[in-house]
Amino acid sequence: MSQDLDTERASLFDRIFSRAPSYLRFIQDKPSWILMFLFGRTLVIRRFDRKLRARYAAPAPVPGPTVFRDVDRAACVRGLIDTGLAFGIDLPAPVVDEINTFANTHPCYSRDRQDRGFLPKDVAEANAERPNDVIAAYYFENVQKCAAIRALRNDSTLQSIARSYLGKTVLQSRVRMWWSFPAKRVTDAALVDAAQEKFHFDMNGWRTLKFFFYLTPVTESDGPHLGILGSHRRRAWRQQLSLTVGRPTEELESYYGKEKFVTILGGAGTGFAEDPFIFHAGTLCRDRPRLILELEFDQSATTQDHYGRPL
Ligand SMILES: O=C(O)CCC(=O)C(=O)O
Repeated sequence: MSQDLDTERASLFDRIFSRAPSYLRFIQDKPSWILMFLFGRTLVIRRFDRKLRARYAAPAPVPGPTVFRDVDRAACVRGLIDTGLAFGIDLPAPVVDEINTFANTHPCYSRDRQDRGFLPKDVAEANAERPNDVIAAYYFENVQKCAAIRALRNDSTLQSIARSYLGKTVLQSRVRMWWSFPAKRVTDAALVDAAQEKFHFDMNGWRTLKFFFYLTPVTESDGPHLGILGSHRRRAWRQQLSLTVGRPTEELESYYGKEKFVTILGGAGTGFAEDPFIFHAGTLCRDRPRLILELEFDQSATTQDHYGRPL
């Protein structure tokens, strides 16, 4: 028991240290962020904020091009309100191909060696120079050089779902793309850093919405994304009052029940939306690398991404 507590405490410090630089940047960018960080995790205050400042709205058409066909925007918003997740927002094959071509021909970077990029096919060479394997490597602001990704940021289907769910004009979107690599030499801190195998919720803003797109096929062994249905609406006091965003899996299983846990699998192009206030996690790839794109829509203004890079 006391060993469990020690492990939990160590992991708690890992989490705080790993997220502190992002949090400091959020505060620098927008000092009122600290209020959201402190109070935005309690359901009563979140509901109050929703009622006062932004109610859900039926998805209205947004002018502009879209690459999506047959997405039921109203069903997506309903799914988000009820469960925190919505499916069926899949990318067409040519868009997947364009993004993969970009990703395979541009260097990606681990967070701890941002001066040393490598092509994804060269991950073994990158690992040979390190004490631990790279489990996640990002494109940072270079993603914006990819025309297909730039277009997705303004895609009218995504904008419409985001405006409806966030209840306001979407002011900003943060974009990230990264590889998750199969890895053997892995530290707990690296897992926390890459949000792998650790259930947590995000505290990036009062109301944000993420769209994720798998750009490679994802089976059980290729690092699927996990989520807990409805965990944005129901939360134990202990989880609301804790300053950390991560919770042990066993605690969440006994509170929500295993039937609320979903593992998201799918072919290249599979897209889904997530309210990042639900408990969610990535998982370590065992077989093949996974390439994933994330667009996070925020109804408040911000100028930096999660890593302090310009949007
Ligand atoms: O890798 C994933 O699927 C999840 C990543 C994540 O949860 C995060 O970065 O907050």
